[in-house]
Amino acid sequence: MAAIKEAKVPDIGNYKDVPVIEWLVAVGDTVKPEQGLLSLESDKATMEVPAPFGGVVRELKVKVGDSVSEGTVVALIEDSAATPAEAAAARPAAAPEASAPEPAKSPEPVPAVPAPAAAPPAADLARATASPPIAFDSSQVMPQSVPYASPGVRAFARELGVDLAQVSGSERKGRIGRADVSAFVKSSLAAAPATRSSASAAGGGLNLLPWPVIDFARFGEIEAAPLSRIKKISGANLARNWAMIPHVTQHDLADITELEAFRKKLAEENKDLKVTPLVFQIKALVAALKKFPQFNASLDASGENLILKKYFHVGIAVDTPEGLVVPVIRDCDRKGLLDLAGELGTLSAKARDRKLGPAQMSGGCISISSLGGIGGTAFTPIVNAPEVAILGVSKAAIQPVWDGKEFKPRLLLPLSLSYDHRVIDGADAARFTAYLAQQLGDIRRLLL
Ligand code: CAO
Repeated sequence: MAAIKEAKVPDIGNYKDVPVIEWLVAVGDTVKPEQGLLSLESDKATMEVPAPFGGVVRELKVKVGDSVSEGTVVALIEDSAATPAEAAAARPAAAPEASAPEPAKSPEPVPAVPAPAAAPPAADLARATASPPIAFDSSQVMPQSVPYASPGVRAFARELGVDLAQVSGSERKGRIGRADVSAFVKSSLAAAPATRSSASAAGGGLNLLPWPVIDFARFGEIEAAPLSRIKKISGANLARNWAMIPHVTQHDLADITELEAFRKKLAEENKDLKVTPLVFQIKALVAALKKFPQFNASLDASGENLILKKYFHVGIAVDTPEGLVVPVIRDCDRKGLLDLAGELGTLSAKARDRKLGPAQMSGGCISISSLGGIGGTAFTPIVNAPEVAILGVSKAAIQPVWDGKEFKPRLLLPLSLSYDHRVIDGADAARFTAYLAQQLGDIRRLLL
């Protein structure tokens, strides 16, 4: 027997009143457990509230523009997998007024709970109980405080490039209105000349020129294509990271001739998996993080302390039609090459189907951006803050290597390690990258 149950906003940390920007389902839709129901958007990130169980959406309890917090009921879903007992228990909770008897007006007896239908199959029960609410890792996806403003005002601020965290709200409970954004822009413009001249005199500030406004149609035929949501969000993050982190990229080459022979053999023996060079790079990276703990670290919000991590979660940049996303493989130190290959396959498929939840994209210690399947000899990846380094990998190619007597054809893998120079010195980056190359070059070490 189906039961109507409440779908609530899961744990999003201490954040409250996060605006709903989009419903992803409609009344009557059938949803699967973990499927996104609606999107919430703070000023820096978008996240989806997942369905805590599967069923048919019966009612939407909030609308676009409403603000929600942990525990807010967002929808009523008819859970077809619920047990008869759950169905009976859930009914009055879902609609107390409708089912409560009103003796004065209605002499009829309270409708009896319908006789339970045949017990659902054990597999269904297992599925129903094995779909716990999905925990948001809000510390990773939400800013420290969420400015209070409607989606319209957020869009307005975005258009003008205004960081809402810097605007004070004059409306009720400090809510930021359109007028507050306009006033902020006016005061910034008024202050700009003075700030610019004093900043340039002092050598501080970015002193950026305004973005060029050009009517491209004057030069030929054009078409405007809006950026995807992922591109807008990742673009804002990349721009901040590029501007705020002093980047340096250390390039090196790893001789993977033996590794590649072994990988091919492993791939041949495990045709159900895709065993690419990437899983070996993950293992080598873990070994290097263990030897150089300052790379497995983040600056705290004050910028004065380094948080050293004792876990080894590696983010992998995945190219999707909507843009770049970085799912995280957790506990890579405890996983074998084949486990990593399986997980990488699952996560990249999810990324391309837009099925990744915030929890699967948070908590990374370091990232890998592999363009090796495409080409190139080197590039400068952008550090994925608050991580302090990112490994870029280009296409391996056979090159002549001098062994002291003659040139030998060897398969060399280009490594490009970008790092945050505030945290990591150049010498350490060179040591880290050389160690990484050494690990990849000697497969026996990698398997230790
Ligand atoms: N050198 C030579 N060949 C390589 C290689 C390398 N460094 N890395 C992978 N390959 C080979 C693989 O072995 C595979 O060969 P087969 O088809 O013969 O099996 C082929 O290239 C394709 O690999 P892949 O890209 O499908 O798989 P992967 O595990 O290497 O990478 C993933 C998976 C998800 C990281 C990748 O598909 C992807 O999305 N890469 C793009 C990352 C990106 O966009 N970064 C952004 C940079 S900054 O914006």
